[in-house]
Amino acid sequence: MHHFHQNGRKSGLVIVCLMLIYLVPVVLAGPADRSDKTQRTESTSSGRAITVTNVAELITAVDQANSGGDTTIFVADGLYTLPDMLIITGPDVTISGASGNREAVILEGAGMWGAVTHIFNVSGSGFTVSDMTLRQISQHAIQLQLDVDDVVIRNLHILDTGEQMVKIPYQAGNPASCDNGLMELCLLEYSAGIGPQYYIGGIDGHFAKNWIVRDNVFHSIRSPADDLAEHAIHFWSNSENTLVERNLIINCDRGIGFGLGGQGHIGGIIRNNMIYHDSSEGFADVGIGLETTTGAQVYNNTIYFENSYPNAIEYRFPATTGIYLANNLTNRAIVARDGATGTEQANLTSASSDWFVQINSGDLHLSEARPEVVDQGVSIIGLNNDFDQDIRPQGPGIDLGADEFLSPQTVPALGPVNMFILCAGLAFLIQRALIHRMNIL
Ligand SMILES: [Ca+2]
Ligand SMILES: [Ca+2]
Ligand SMILES: [Ca+2]
Repeated sequence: MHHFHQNGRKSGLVIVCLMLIYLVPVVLAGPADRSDKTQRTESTSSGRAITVTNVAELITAVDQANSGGDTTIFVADGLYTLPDMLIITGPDVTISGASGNREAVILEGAGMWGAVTHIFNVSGSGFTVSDMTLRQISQHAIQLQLDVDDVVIRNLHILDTGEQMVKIPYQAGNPASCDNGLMELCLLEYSAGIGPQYYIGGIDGHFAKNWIVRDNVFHSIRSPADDLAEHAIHFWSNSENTLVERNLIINCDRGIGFGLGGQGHIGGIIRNNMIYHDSSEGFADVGIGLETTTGAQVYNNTIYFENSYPNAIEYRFPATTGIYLANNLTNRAIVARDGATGTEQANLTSASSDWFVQINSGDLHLSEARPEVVDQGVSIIGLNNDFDQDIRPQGPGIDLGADEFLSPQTVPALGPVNMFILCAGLAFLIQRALIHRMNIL
């Protein structure tokens, strides 16, 4: 009996180990969930930290942080209606929602036509803001001043601003740029489904260098009258080397822009973004627009319009040169206008709505392995993942558009062998439990 027991234990352990070997990779390889990317900002080990619970404490904490900088302010859950903007002058100031739940910490002004113009007006480099909602102000939720570097904007919900939601400025003739910023995991939108006026936008960056804008959602940045809204994501006025990836842009007048008119952009990458616009016309315009832009790469974006605007991607003007456009999947044209030059490779502009999971919610994942799309792309240096951060390529080649399709063979599933091991392992555990119970009895 004892001898048999030992053998049973050994074989049971082997079975449990096999279960782990088989099942752990199954769990790890599961499709990435965008909601899982939301994470609370870690507090800095150095510097001061303070938690505030009301407006007066917040204002005092900002004043103290500005004196010497290097301070983290945790904002407790609640509604903070500000009497005026918060001015950040110290270096390395961090302001974060304490709970990590961006909907539970709300900083607001007095409405889109009210007297409070900003939530944060920032002249200190190294500013980080995360895990909160910013709303109801008449200009910008976040305004950087000149030469503010190393800013991080993470997991915010920004809505209902009178002008562009995030503003990076420039001054003609001033050589100082705002460098190395990051905006990620944010939701920027108008709760009414349309903006208050046309002079609005998502993130509006002038003379910004090496910014990354990734994994954000932009919704309903649309103009109600007079002229079209600015892009959901726009970098211009000699901005340089911007990386725009894995963003979802729904029902915005313009999606992503590098340059505008003569105020151009240098280099940069726009990849793995999904851009959708419904059938409402309004001031609906281009999905991705490049103007006076040199050397930008635009690849593996999916763009689907139900309105009548004819062009998904435009690059314009003679000063626009060396553009590379590849592997984009659209239902509208990709067009060189007004003398722009570039190289187009493996783009497909005849996508059909039934190729996608659910277009009316902006879900432009592939609904099935379309032969026109799967493995039809070209390899591009630096292209290693997709909209979901799934590894590219799956199968023999890169798929067109923002989504690399996971075929049934590559989707982890419990095949017969795994199922046998799982059942055997469970049987062993039940046996162990019964033996344990008998020993007690
Ligand atoms: Ca700088
Ligand atoms: Ca593939
Ligand atoms: Ca995918």
